[in-house]
Amino acid sequence: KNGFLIRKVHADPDGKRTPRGKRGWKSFYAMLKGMVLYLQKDEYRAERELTEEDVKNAVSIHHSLAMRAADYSKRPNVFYLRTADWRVFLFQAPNPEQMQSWITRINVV
Ligand code: I3P
Repeated sequence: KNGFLIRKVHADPDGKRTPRGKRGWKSFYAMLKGMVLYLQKDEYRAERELTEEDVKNAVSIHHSLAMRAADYSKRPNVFYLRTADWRVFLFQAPNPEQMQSWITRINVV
């Protein structure tokens, strides 16, 4: 599954609150491949090698949980992603259908 997602980093490994200055919303082109959610700054280009930054931004979704951010009302179509190492991200999808589709796809693998 591919598509644009806007990400906010809410918690770092072990659930430590991400410090101010690193909590802003950033747009990515997201690609779910196997157990990895790749987040690229530019739109996906098939032949492109992953950059160092792409690797850094990639998230392992093994033992992770996605759920609608029912308690977050500042933006629509936002879901949480909690990873196995207790990082927490918020992702804003372009519409409710895309949000639900990402949640379902992340939770089935
Ligand atoms: C953050 C940025 C986020 C905001 C967050 C700020 O600042 O303004 O948009 O989250 O608030 O800390 P920075 O870019 O300097 O990290 P919201 O959009 O959800 O308000 P927060 O600390 O209350 O999460």
